[in-house]
Amino acid sequence: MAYHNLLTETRDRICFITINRPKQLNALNKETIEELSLALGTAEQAEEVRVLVLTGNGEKSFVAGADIKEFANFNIEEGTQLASDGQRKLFDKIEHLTKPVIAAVNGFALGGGLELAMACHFRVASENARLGLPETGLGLIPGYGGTQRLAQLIGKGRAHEMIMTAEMIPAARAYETGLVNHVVPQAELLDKCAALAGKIMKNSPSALCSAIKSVNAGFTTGINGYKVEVEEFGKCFGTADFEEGTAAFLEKRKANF
Ligand code: CO8
Repeated sequence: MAYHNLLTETRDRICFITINRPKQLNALNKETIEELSLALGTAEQAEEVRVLVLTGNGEKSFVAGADIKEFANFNIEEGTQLASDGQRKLFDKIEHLTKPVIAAVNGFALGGGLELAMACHFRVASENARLGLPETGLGLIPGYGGTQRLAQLIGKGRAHEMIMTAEMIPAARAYETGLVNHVVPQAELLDKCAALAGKIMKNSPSALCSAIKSVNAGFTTGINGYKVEVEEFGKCFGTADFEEGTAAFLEKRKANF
């Protein structure tokens, strides 16, 4: 399928989704959010896809935020609707996707852009990346889950500081705080993500799905993560992947998932 604002390509069972508005530093307008939601759903359903990598086109920016030009004249209701639609259609969808999603942060990840990266299961940054939540400087707060996910990832005090100062941090500092898992030269970013995807793909897709559900459960109010873990653990025993994984171990061969 052809998109206006995205490029998609599946190589070696990895679906690369590239946000493609480089002149606007890949800012997230409504159409891009709709298309991302669609592309993620398509990749989730596609049997040949095992891992997704989300990135931005160009050498400068992953995503420089929600499209400020689009919401500059919004009122309270429109602002509320924008945040709630976006969270439901895209940000929550990524977090709960049944396949692993890696953010390849290739430059600016600001506001809604950092929120997008944080909704992914983990993040790899290029050395030139700069990350921040500048919303308070615009008279806003992060509205795509940033107040919650940043605090989960780097702790409440650090999240408060980043949100209150509205400053960008360099990739090296993002690594120190645990906001990104790896920092690599820009030219190596997608290869690094592909290598990580390769390691992930050696493992059982159904177990990966259960692991995503269980980890997320611990961060969902009103849900007991330990209980979900027990349920998901039990379910694994009914899967073909469990049969294959244990048989392979006993037969001293590599599992073929
Ligand atoms: N929205 C719209 N357009 C943008 C955005 C954006 N977030 N960021 C950059 N652009 C556009 C610029 O307007 C410019 O377009 P044009 O050439 O048509 O004027 C083009 O991209 C290039 O940008 P610059 O010329 O500014 O490039 P610089 O290298 O000088 O600066 C910066 C790069 C520092 C990244 C700068 O562009 C910047 O500060 N951008 C805005 C960053 C920002 O504030 N992001 C947060 C936005 S608010 C947000 O994300 C809210 C999320 C929660 C929303 C919940 C519901 C709405």
